[in-house]
Amino acid sequence: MTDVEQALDAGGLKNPRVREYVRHWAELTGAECVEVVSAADDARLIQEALDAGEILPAGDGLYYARSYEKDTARSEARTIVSTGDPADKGVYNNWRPSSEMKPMLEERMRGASAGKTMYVVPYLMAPPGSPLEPYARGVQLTDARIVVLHMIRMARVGVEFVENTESPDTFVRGVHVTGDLENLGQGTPNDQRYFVTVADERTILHFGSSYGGNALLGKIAHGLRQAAYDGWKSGAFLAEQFMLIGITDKQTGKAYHICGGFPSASGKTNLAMLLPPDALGDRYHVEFYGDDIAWLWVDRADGTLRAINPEFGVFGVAKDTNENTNPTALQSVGPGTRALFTNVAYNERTHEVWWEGRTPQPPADVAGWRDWKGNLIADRREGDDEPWAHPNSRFTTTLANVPNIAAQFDSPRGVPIDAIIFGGRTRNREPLVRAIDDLAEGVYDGLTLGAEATFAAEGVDGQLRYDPMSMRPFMSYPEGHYAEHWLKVVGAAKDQPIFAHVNWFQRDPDDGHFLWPGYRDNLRALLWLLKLKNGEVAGRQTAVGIIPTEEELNLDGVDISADDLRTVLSIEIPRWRKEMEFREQHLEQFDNLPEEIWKAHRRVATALDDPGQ
Ligand code: OXD
Ligand code: MN
Repeated sequence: MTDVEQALDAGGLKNPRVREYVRHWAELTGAECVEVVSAADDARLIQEALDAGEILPAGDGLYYARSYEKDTARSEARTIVSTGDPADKGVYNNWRPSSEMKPMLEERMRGASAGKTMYVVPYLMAPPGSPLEPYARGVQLTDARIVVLHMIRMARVGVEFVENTESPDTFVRGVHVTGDLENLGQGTPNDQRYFVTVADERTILHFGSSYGGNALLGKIAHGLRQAAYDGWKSGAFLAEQFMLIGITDKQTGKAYHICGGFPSASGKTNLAMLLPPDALGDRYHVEFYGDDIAWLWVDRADGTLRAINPEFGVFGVAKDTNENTNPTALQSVGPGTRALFTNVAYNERTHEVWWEGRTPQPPADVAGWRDWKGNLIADRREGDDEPWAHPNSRFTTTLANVPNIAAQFDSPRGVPIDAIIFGGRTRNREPLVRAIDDLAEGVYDGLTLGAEATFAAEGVDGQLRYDPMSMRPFMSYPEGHYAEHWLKVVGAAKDQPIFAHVNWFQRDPDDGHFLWPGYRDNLRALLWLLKLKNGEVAGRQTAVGIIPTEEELNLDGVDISADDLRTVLSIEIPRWRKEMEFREQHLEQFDNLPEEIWKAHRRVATALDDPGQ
């Protein structure tokens, strides 16, 4: 018996197809040994990582790591979706033939784990027992212990998830090989990295990074790209980069669930972890289900549209997380949570961590503080105001650590969805909330979601960088089919969800102040939406949706001027007319866009041209 066989036996891994897969890649990558991992191994692996200096202590049961300095973010340019069918090429999925990509990845991975342990991480991207479980099983192989520590926090990890299943071959094969990070030419014409999802073979091959966004294959490559493709091919579900929350009205006892997509830097995690404003806390309770991924399907038994968060943890952006913006997130990484911080600033004497926006000013006493690259702050030259933490620095913690985690977060049945919202950061045009009570118009709104270009290179003034349903980096099949699949899946639900577009970021054109207080007060827009759905308010119909009247919005305890309120509850017709031209160009890129979507577009355009608007 070989060492690999012994290791698989020792790890209790019996599934013959998983064993065959591990054997194949252990040989190809040249790993020195193999180790099967379960969540119960966390304490030992943490200790090993501490002993090896891969992580540092960051307080009671908290840990800190730095990634290689050229390996700190997802690389969209190096991320590819491959299949054997050229018809799978879309606008955003960077499609390349699998016959080209697979040999290329095998070549790069060959022998690249020599001298390292190959960890075998069987996982499940769903609450156990979920009807979507067959799509949720995976086995990640990785040669980086830090990746294992993240996987244990972000997914349910254990051999039990791939044993005794109805079909031993139904698991996603995720191979992660770090490579020689210092010699991969990141960002140069000679970039060696490739992050490939071979979607029609349910195989993920990622080479050249150990940063979470590229290396946690369960989360991003499987949970979004692979799952979206599987959901389309099977016709069974949608996989979206959506947050998921519950709102309970304690007075009526009714519980509602809302999911939705937001392009990056549009406040998705803060919204997902929202607490009610003080004035509404007695009446409403907000529960957290997830901040990043939702899988949606229609329950065959009762026809309800339901959703789960397939993840087990939160991989949140640290920047600007503080007591005001997101107290819930701070508690979720408090003492004893076993949270991991990556690329924030670290004090080697006190073991504290800090990031930009954690407090208004960095710690005054710089003794012991090192920036995310490991350089001493005390050694900085006068005037060096480089951020202490990387802007994409992260915290990783399990869902159960979030103080307002939903009691039902682990329920295999998921939760019924009442509303689907989209929201991008825009300084004008988009009102606080506009509701859409038509499926095709809701999908159309999702497809035309965008956030404002933040610097010149990204777009023209006022024009959005479109990010359909916030899935632009995760699209795995053509957009026209994606729209069609949405209409089909959601259209099959007995009760249709209401859609809405929200925007917390309108600014005064003169002095730039935010017109809406944001954060906890955002709940008010969601409460109005639910009332609208229940027929308790009627709103005001506009060309782009239904907007609350000032009286309908619960504003108890809100500090907002009458002028600002009027602005956030109105739409600017000339801007919208201009926007329709950009939308048309955006949609024209997509082949096979369903006629219903074009009709929705034309309906909005015609309504905007109505002189009565
Ligand atoms: C992302 C993430 O990059 O969730 O979107 O980490
Ligand atoms: Mn995300």
